Amino acid sequence: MTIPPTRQRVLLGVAAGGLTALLAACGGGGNGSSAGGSTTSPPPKSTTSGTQVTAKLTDFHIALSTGKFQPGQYTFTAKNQGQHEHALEIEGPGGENRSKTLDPGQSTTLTVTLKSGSYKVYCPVDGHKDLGMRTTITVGGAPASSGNDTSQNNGY
Ligand SMILES: [Cu+2]
Repeated sequence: MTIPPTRQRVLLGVAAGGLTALLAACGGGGNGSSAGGSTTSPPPKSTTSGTQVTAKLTDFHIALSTGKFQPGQYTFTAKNQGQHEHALEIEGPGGENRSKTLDPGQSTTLTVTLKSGSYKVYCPVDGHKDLGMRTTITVGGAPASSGNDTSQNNGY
């Protein structure tokens, strides 16, 4: 015996009904968490704010990871890679910021808000500045391509 026509209709009905039920279940169940898909992962978390700059302190030299500075907040990471105690001091229009004194191998961070102008960056530990642990950074220096005319005329 083969399957009677009535049984075939029942199977079709069940299949269709099942599909409907499935769709309904999806629609209903998805309301809570997945509707809209607005759950995004949080942005990368950084423990420090501002532009990161590394200052390598050696005997007796300071090497900054960048020479270009624009006004804004910077976090300097001072690393003492020398054999003596060193520290990092940044002095300029925005004031004076000094890191703690680092033993060899230590590092620390120094967050500074730089303003336009010239800053002295040096090691304040005795005599190190004169031994070569000093450099100067210029914040917001005019790009070489744009002339000075517009800025000089401003306000005068
Ligand atoms: Cu030093």
